[in-house]
Amino acid sequence: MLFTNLRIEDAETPCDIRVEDGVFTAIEETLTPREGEEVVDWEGRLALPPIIESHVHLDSALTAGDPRWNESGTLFEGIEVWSERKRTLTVEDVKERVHRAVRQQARFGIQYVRTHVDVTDPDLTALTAMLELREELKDAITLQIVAFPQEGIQSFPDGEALMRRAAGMGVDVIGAIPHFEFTREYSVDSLNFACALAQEFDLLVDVHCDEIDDEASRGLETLATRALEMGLRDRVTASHTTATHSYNNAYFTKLLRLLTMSGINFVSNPLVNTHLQGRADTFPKRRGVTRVEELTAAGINVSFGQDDIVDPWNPLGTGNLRDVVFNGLHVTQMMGKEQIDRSYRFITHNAARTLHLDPESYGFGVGRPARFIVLDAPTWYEALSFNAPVLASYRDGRQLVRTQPSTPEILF
Ligand code: 17E
Ligand code: FE2
Repeated sequence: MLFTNLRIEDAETPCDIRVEDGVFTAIEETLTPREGEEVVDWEGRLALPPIIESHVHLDSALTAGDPRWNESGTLFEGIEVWSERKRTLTVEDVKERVHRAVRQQARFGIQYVRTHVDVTDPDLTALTAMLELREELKDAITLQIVAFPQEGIQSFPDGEALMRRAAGMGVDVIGAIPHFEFTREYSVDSLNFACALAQEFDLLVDVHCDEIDDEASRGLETLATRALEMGLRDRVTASHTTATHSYNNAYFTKLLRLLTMSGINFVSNPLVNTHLQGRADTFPKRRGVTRVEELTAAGINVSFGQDDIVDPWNPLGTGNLRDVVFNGLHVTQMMGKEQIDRSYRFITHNAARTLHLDPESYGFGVGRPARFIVLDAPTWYEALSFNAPVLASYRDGRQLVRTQPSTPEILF
């Protein structure tokens, strides 16, 4: 099959792409169709590797308002509301909602998802469902599952045992939530435990780290030190890290050396954290987004995540990572033209590093799996500005999504 006239990642000159047996077999300026070969002419539109959701909570997706709304808009009321909803979970309930949520994500070109699954539940219901979904959905979406202790490891009954059970059931990633633990000591213990468990089971680590406006929340330095000293390095990710927004500059400058040495990844969820953070402030109100520009300038890998799709923490999340990048660039003030042009990397290449994907399995290259999307715009700048739809999403040569572009008529 031949796809012609695609602008690969903003390339000046459009290219032709041949796909055979689900693999890219040629990518050149001009390829001549073979006899009988199917040809699709994309007329100069933008092609990107599939979008990667590097941080979302699918177990709570599409539960907003059930059993009640989060009226304060705080992380902590969200945790309470979810804790109530969690008591009524069934495997069927989780699966039905996740099926709807991933179809929503697919519309926006997403083919890889790292989902945090709450394991502070003695029945591990959501985890049981998610492990089945990972298998059921694997031809359309790669699901990476994080064992996420929403109510703490040291501060929740049998927290360590639940994490260990989850590891044994086949999760991909070990989580933690140090800023939610009862004490600073528990927070350090929980990180030590999570890193040791990941090492024992040969898993990745992704911590909800310092998601609070408390400048004294210092889980990050412990996590980065463990990553460095245990050799876990880029297998470790620090998610949220909103407290860095409130760190004094002297401390952050010192910390940056360790962060760079450690090789860890960061995930920022700007859309959700601008909504959840700053809630104890009057005016001025902190934005509570991690220091994306400073981390990026230091050569540290940062990706962007949606975090929530219509749940107790964000009643409005759509699943569309374009919205996250759009908001993220505004709130981090990364609005230089080159910064805008490069921003698709937050939800593609940078996210691939966070997920620790095999670099040879992702992106355009002869011999790689033919996975890519086509947007209804010639460049990322235009796609982002005008919210261009994803017209097609291909996975191993198979089309997963087809969107008819709509043309509004302006009647004046
Ligand atoms: N749980 C948490 O601890 N933090 C979040 N941002 C979400 C769930 C969405
Ligand atoms: Fe999260």
